[in-house]
Amino acid sequence: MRRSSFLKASGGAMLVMALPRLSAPAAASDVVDYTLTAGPLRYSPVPGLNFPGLAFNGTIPGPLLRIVHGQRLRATFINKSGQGSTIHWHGMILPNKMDGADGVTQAPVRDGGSFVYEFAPDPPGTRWYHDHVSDGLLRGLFGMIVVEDPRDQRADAEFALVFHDVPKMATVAPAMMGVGKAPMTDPPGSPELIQMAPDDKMGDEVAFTAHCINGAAYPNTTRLAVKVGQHVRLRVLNANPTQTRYVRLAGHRLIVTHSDGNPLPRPVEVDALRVGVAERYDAWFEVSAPGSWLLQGLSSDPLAYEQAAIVHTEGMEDAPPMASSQSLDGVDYFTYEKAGGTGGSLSPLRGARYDFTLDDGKYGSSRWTINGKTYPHTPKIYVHRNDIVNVKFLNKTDMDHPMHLHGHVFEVTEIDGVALTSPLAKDTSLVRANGGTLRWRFRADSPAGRWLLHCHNAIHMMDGMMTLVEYV
Ligand SMILES: [Cu+2]
Repeated sequence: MRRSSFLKASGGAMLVMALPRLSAPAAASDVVDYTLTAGPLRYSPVPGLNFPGLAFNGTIPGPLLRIVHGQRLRATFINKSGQGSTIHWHGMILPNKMDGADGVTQAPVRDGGSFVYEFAPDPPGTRWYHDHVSDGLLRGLFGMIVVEDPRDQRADAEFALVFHDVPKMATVAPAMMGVGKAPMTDPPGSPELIQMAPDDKMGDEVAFTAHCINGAAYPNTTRLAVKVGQHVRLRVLNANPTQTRYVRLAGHRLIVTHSDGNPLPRPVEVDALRVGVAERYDAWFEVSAPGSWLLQGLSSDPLAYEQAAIVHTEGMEDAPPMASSQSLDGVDYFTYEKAGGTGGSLSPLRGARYDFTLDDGKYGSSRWTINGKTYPHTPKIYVHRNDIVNVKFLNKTDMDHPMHLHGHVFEVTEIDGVALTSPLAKDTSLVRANGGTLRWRFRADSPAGRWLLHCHNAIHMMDGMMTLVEYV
């Protein structure tokens, strides 16, 4: 048995019961106060870079917020960013007016204004918060919020890691007009590179000038100190506005337990994570020997070595770290199929059914469409309380789309026509390019209101690939 099979061997349930609680359940009356002030930040994570960033509390990413499931969050948002802004609480089921969707659940908070977001964060897990107006997300208004689950297995050490990238702002406006073209920077062997025809009309839409983990680029990233024998939990967020990230820790297999903060049907052991835009993964590893290893985002970008941090045991701080190849060839990376399993089949479809075709406009236009329309003319999903809703996406474009639903956790039930054995609970899921399909189902049991459903690629969202789930 591999040493790293500590989570895999028995599945989730027994382990959870056998292990001590992280902390006592919070009383419902507990309120945790945070203040998040958005403002301009001249951001220089690497020498020579002087990026016109926006930051919560003066840092990119914003502060890590922690709360115990059952506590209430009261987040006072003070907007000094110079432009309208809101905070969206990504992955939370919460009162509709707290969702921070500009123009849908609230008007943007004007520059100089403030707004108090108050709710009991639910469900528990690795979630995040970010601006939901114009370019705030691209410029730095994002951060992680951990809603601690008292039922979780206790980690000996835990690291919250926000993978984020600094865009060349000069490439954003052309991308929004449909004429941007930046080089593809996905790692060799990745489906992103394989699915692009050599004569494809677009590469990546936005170019990036720095690749960071928690606000810094290697070698200035914070070192992660661990001890031999520890079981270490990583909470990984991909805050890149347009690109999927592959994340690998040299010399270790990773045991993935949560996707978008939600427990997987069973832990999955892989070499690397595949983290779509806005997705989160909780992954564990065991430190079995002294050493120093790089935790890396993989990419074919020559600057990619920057997106790395050293994980080391005591006394190994200055040892040259073991690194991984930037290629995905032969690398066993996370997929929804591995997590949900195939070969069984889920119960037959019931409830309402929606078919959404994702498409793009002609080169030189800026249309990213659902059933041929751009928001707000896209077809809406109207629900009554407790309806079961099935959504099938068909992706006719040459890029994956990370489709995100606000205010709900949905289940991925089928990928490219193959039913999963166990549904995957998520809030954001990649729909494969070039004819890929994905099915979701969800129950309409969230607070009533209007909830956005959109592609989380910031360019596609701004250019129309968005609709609403509306309670009637
Ligand atoms: Cu998209």
